[in-house]
Amino acid sequence: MNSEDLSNKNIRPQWCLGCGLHLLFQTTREVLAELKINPVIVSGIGCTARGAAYFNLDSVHGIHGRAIPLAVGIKRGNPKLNVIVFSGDGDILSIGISHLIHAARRNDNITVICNDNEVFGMTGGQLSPTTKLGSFTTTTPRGSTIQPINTQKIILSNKKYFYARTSPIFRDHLKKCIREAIKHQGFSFIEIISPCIINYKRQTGKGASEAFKEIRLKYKITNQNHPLNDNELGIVKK
Ligand SMILES: Cc1ncc(C[n+]2csc(CCOP(=O)(O)OP(=O)(O)O)c2C)c(N)n1
Repeated sequence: MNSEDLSNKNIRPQWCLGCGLHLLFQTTREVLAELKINPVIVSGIGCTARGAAYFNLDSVHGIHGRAIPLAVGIKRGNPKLNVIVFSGDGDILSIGISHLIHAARRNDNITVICNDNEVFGMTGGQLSPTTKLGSFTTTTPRGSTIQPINTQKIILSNKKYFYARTSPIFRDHLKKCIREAIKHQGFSFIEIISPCIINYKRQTGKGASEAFKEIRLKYKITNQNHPLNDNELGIVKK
């Protein structure tokens, strides 16, 4: 199937104009067409999780936080299947965090793509585990005073790991990370840096292009296989 055939034409994408999720799912379809694979897509709940329905593939839109155990069950039931999880930081790193820790520890052979917009997007922009110190959300109107979770450290605490950090604004790099993660034998995790543009506008009064311009200016892509600094994008694996 080509990337267009991999898109479910029966429903219209409902993400906000300028949201990185449009590019994330389009890029994934391009990679799947290139690799000639038809994975099962699994998700939890949230804006990101809606993505499961937009593929013309077998997919499961699960319940909040439980995308990873669903995916692991599918993989164990039929190890020949490629299984990809898409969900947000609120879903995977909050209510679903225990499943992430244990799937990574067991090195379950699935790919988890976490769209990190630093808020609970669908429910109105509340504080999430990745909200940065000082950031304004609808539940931290004076700025967050809580240290964000370090996802990279959780993944790298294992003997074997694959951790990638990328952003839709760096399309080629996004493509490379998705391709490498799918080809990786074992648990692979991609953190997608992609701001919730509604929350960004609420904070700054500025739009999607400014939000992504900030990402472009902040992050540098590295090809080194070492733990990524806060302003680096890359792939770290062992
Ligand atoms: C058990 C349960 N608790 C709460 C909710 C409400 N809820 C729906 S989406 C969501 C947030 C999802 O946030 P995130 O995973 O960051 O996804 P985003 O919408 O930002 O992509 C929550 C808490 C729910 N659906 N189920």
